[in-house]
Amino acid sequence: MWGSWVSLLLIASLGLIGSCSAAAVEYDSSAVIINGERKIILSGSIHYPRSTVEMWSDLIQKAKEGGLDTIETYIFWNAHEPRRREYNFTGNLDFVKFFQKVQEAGLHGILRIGASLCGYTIFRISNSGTNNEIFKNEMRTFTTKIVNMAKEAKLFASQGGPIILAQENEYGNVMGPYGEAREIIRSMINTCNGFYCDAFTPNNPKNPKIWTENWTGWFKKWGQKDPHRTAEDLAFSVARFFQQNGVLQNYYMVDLSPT
Ligand SMILES: *[C@@H]1O[C@H](CO)[C@@H](O)[C@H](O)[C@H]1NC(C)=O
Ligand SMILES: *[C@H]1O[C@H](CO)[C@@H](O)[C@H](O)[C@H]1NC(C)=O
Repeated sequence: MWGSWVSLLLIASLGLIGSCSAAAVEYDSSAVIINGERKIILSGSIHYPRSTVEMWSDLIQKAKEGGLDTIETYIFWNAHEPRRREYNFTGNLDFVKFFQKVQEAGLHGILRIGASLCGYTIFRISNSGTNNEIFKNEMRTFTTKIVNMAKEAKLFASQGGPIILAQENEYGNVMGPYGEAREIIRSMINTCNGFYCDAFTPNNPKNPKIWTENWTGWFKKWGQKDPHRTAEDLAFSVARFFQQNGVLQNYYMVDLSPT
């Protein structure tokens, strides 16, 4: 877990002609291009179910004041579907409202839908793991539902919404569901998660170099060393990433505790 691994990123793209607020999201090897403007992206993760709805605006605002231009979150499958096909999107599970608040703050959003939340929780259907048709079918159903909800709420940049990128987290086996949204989600890019990603290169030289999880720390294992990371080391790694042609980096997580 201390190394880095690759996950897939989808560019929520393809401007819908006619909608004046819609943003066209493109990319090349050295920038994400939003409405023709070449950008490097400074993003940070805020997980909506880990706080109350009342806290969201303030957390997002603090991230913005800290210099971020993008907020990234997973979709918490196990919270949204506590029992098979019984869904909950109310209260602090209202991810649509969360992204709307991101947009109100003038920030971009990155949506990550996936079975795995980086070792915290995984949706369990059976004891047979994830590489089977039962699991994949449930995953496909859920992912399709989320993509459709995001589309209906016009959350994608191509629809005038905040989401510039959508990502499938850590599993390569659910690209099918995105088929539903092919007209808005166009391309796949592999990305890096880790403590250092300056040496990472995308699988296609035309793709931007993206660091989706810049680990600001890690969980502590019983009896083991405190995996504390200094701010200086983090800042250095970010600078080095951008120096080595990095285009997008995301702090995982962004620390918004009161100072
Ligand atoms: C749905 O989620 C909200 C927010 O976490 C929670 O307060 C509520 O009790 C849940 N509803 C059901 C029916 O479990
Ligand atoms: C992630 O952050 C660390 C410091 O927190 C920094 O050293 C590292 O370069 C960053 N990685 C990327 C890819 O931005």
